[in-house]
This record gives sequence, C-alpha cells and structure tokens, in this order.
Amino acid sequence: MIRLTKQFLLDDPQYTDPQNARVLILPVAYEGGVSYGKGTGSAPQAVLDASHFLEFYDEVLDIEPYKIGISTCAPPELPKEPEQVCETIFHHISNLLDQNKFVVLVGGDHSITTGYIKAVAQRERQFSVIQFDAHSDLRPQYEDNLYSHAAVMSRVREYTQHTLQLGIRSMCVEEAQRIKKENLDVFTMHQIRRGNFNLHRALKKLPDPVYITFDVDAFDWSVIQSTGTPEPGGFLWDEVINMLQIIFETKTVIGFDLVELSYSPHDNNSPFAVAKLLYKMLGFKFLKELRNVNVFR
Ligand SMILES: [Mn+2]
Repeated sequence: MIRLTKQFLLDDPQYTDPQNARVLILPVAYEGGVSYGKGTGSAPQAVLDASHFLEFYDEVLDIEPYKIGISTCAPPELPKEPEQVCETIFHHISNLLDQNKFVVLVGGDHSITTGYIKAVAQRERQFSVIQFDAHSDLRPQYEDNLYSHAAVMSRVREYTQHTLQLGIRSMCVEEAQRIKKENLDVFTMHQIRRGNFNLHRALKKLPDPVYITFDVDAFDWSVIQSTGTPEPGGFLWDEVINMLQIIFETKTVIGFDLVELSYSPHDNNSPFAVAKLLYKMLGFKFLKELRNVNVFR
C-alpha cells in the first residue's frame, strides 16, 4: 500500500493515482552518507515544492509528460545503519518495480543508489549504468563506510561491469590508478571539453537496459548551486539535456535517480532545475506514448 504525500507537479488524482500512474517517484530524505555540506535530507521536499511551478507542456517535445501518470510515494522511514538503509531502499524499489512501474528515486545523498541497483540486478541478467557526476565515487569505501556516497560506483560495479561515468573532475590517486588499471569508461570534464569524448561511441559499448544515476553536482554552479560536495566547471543545462535525449533515444532506460541536491533556504533555482530535469527525462522516456496524446484537446 502506497501512502500519498505531496505530489510531483500537480495534485489532480486523475494523473497521480498510484494504481494508474506509469511513473512512481520515491523521495528518499537521507543524508547519512554525506561527507561535506549538509542539506540533502530536505532536498526531495524542495524538489516536490518547486515542481508545482513547472509548466505541464514541454515546448521542445510538444507533449505533456504528466499525462503518462506520475504518482509520488511517501518517503520511507529509514534505519540508522547504512547497510540497513540500502536494504530498506532495495525492498521499497523492488516492491514498486514488481508493480511494473517506472521508478524515479529522488535523493538524498548518492549512497541511496545502491539499493535501487540491487533491485535492478535481481531482475536483469545484464544491464548498464550511466553516471553523471563531478566525482568518480570509486573509492572502495570512505571513512569506514562501504555505503558512503564517495564509494557508490564501487558498489554499483559489484553488480555490473558495464558503466559509463561522465563529467568527472575530482578523484583521489587510488581512483585514478583503478580507472587506468581496469580501463574504466570514465570521461573527465577536461577530456569532454577537449573533444575527446563521443557519446554515440560510448553508448555502443553499453548493453541494454540502462540505468542512469544523476548526481546533480555534475552540473555547473550556474545550473545547480546547492549541492553537498560542489566542484567548479561542470556541464551546462543544454549539454546535459542534449546528452540525455540521445541516451533515451538510443537506449532502453529502465530507471533513474537524481541525488545530492542540498536544500538551502536562499536558493529556489537549484530545486527547480532538478524538478525540471526529472520532468524532461520522463518526457524523453515516454515520448512515443505521449506523442499519441493530443495536447491541444
Ligand atoms: Mn558527486
């Protein structure tokens, strides 16, 4: 039984009823895995609040994505132990996937991704993960915490070897050595800015289906100002949207998360950008179905 909370975008039960909705959003207010700035725990609510100021219509895609049905679940109550947090998220996501829903996880810090990936790994013999992030997150663990947000891609790679990491501009020397030794597909901002990255070529190497884990610190500060571990020099809005459009057109995306937004009472822009990113991604995902729905009806 899904308990309702404040809904993403609108409160019209015709489009937010959990039984009929194709998309379920799971807000997870967790910041147990952060290392620097606080505030990721309040971020999901800020995204839901900001989403009510979005336009329903996508003027680029010429569709109204909400008509696919988007329902927002109540945030799960979380235990204290990081491993138990992962298990709790795993069970929640599994339950939602069993209902044949497309599930979006909104964080919360990046450590929550592992629970979702575990649920995907139980259902897919083979799958890929694309990470947008300033940080490579490839430490084996961080401060004795296997489930730290700084180690999340190490956990992910225990479930799949097919990963693509984009926008990276911060790592320790051990991570750099590992990337070289294991020949990981990690593309730094520096490489991308030098033109040493071809998305189509990178996507060809990734078997379907694809999961996207999106740490919003991948963005430049002009897009996302409020994030726990900020790094200068990130992606601009249109760059990300263009890449995501190509990914959704080329690959079968089975789920995604948006993590590491940090709530600040002085910044309405960042949660709004995350809300819009979420809505854009749903538009890309359900474009074909939504094209058959007349928006001018
Ligand atoms: Mn990060």
